[in-house]
Amino acid sequence: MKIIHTADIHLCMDMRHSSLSPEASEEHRKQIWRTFSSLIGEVKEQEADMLIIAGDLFETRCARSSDIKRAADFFREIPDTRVLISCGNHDPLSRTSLYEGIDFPDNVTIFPAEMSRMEFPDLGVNVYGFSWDRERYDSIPFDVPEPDRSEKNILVLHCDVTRRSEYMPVNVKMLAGIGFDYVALGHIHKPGAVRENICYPGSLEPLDFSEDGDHGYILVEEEDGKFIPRFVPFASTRFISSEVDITGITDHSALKEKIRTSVGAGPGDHVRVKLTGTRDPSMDLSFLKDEMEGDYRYLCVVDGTRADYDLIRLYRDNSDNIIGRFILALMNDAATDEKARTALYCGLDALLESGGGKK
Ligand SMILES: [Mn+2]
Repeated sequence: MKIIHTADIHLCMDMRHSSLSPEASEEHRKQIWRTFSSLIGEVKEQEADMLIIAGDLFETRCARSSDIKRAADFFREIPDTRVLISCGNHDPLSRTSLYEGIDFPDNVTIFPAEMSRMEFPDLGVNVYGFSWDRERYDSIPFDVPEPDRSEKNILVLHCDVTRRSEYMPVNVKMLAGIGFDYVALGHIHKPGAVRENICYPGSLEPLDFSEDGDHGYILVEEEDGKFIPRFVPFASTRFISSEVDITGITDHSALKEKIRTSVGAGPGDHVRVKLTGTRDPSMDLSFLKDEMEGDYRYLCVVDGTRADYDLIRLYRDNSDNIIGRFILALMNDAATDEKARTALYCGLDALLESGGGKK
């Protein structure tokens, strides 16, 4: 028996608060659909008996019913695979839910908004699951069922086992004690096994810079009567944030090389670089975006550097104006205190930028 376990795909994701540019957001939204389509291809290739989607397949608030139909048609392409969908906080099942009006093929089961058991005697497995019908649960709204030991048992649940939260906090010890053969979780977007057989697959594609690392799905295979989960990287991209200290670099090529090595990203990745340290005041960093943009799928450069001012010379040239007095007021403290040093350099950036004084 082979199961593909995924969750948190977030089709039709709301990109209004995305940290990407509007064009990159739109592109990523399309990419999530493409990766979903590839996952259907993967189900075919792996000849998976079951595809489990543990919540947040959609962000229904931004989806149209034609989007739900599009997903239903993808499931029609894998008639031999049982597709089990539990709804999460981003696609809750309610009377007005978009899921209601769509004709799903026979191989698809959407769990109702109460803990339910689906039996698959030909596979020798029972699957227990629950769909959210609202956006918050302060506590778990049902008793976790005692599994029927004559078959294998799987639990599908969109919940938070990592902390006390408004998103259905669940005690993992309690969950582990019940004795399911596998617990397919959703909600936490970082993939990880909380116990050997209790896993979060994470989001299929990372959604933004808070979701670093590899993303993919979990392949669960039965070996000697045990379910063995294995994480399979599948996302088309990674989101990589990096801080690069450029102190001491005075050459453009050396700067690009330092960024490339520090970031360690590939051409398909989304990259955000924050430059720190002091920079040679003669160096203009705006060239970086133009010259390096093509190296990655998306690049954002944040300049957090300060110019490496020659304070003595600057004071001498400006002793008769506000810049000289500003340097005099902060210079002693700046030698020992990081905050005073930051204030001095930021203040100088502003004063010199506004056109006063001699650089
Ligand atoms: Mn989610």
